[in-house]
Amino acid sequence: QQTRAESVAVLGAPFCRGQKRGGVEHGPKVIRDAGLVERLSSLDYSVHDFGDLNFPPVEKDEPYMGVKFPRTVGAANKMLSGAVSRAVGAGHRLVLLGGDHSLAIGSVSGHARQCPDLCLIWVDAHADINTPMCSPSGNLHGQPVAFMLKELQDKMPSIPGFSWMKPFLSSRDLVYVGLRDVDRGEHLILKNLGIQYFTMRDIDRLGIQRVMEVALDHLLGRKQRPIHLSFDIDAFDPSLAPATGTPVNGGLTYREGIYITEEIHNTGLLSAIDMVEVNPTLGASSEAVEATASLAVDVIASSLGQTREGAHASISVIPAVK
Ligand code: 6HN
Ligand code: MN
Ligand code: MN
Ligand code: MN
Repeated sequence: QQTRAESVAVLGAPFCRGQKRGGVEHGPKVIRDAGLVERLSSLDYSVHDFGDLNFPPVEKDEPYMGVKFPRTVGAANKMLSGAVSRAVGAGHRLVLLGGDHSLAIGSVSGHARQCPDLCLIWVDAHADINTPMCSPSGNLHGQPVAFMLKELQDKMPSIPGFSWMKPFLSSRDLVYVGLRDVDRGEHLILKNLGIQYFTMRDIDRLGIQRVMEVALDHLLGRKQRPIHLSFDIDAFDPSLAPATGTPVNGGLTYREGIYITEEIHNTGLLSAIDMVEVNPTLGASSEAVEATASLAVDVIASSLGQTREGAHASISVIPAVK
């Protein structure tokens, strides 16, 4: 293993309007406080912390076809898309700290502007692929994938705030891992478009090793290309990640989560990561919040090459007796 000369850009997106609970806008702060930059520096990256984006408030943002805060979410994602595109264009690996999962619209689209052939790995309890017409909640954090997919173009109304973006991703360039709470309309879309997905039941049956082998072969078997990892902390079991807005029982174990990211790192193709839905106001105690944030840091570090076996990149000789 040689020393890494690569750089990582860290970008905070303190944003919560894709859902109804306050507090998720404080995700970037608690993930940084859990030692993110130090951990990435210790992996020999040159870390560029670009700080937090400053999203201007939008006045009078009435719901549109049941969709809540459409202009606010649209404007934030437009700004984020530009920032991500610039960071990736400057040659950095990107780490986006959310914020809620509606931010993936800006993050993945900005990444795709630089890397049009990217593929997307969505690790989440939820599929986040509701269209405005089938969304049971109207919350945009349950809909980001629907905005991205070319195949859903004719099922998507024009939502105010989103005229800047066009769908850019094919359904075969997307894989889900960790699903266990999929709405009716979402299930129909997954089946209809033939999207590759692995539920928690699939992980129970096949094991995480086989799941990752099939998932990565599906995305990379024909062609090696950049990977965007969109990681919702609620993919983990709520016992490990309690500080999040839509927890669902029966989630990933720590070891399954880390195995997923180790395998993604081992492809050598990871280009951007979203870490979303860490909500420090929802932990029952400061320990619960710190555990969730520290788990987020472990996931990011593992995606970027921290190994469980250890590494000796910076030394080549066993220290002699002095
Ligand atoms: N997330 N499927 C539900 C909805 O409201 O559309 C929950 C979405 C959760 C979104 O966790 O990123
Ligand atoms: Mn607050
Ligand atoms: Mn989720
Ligand atoms: Mn999500």
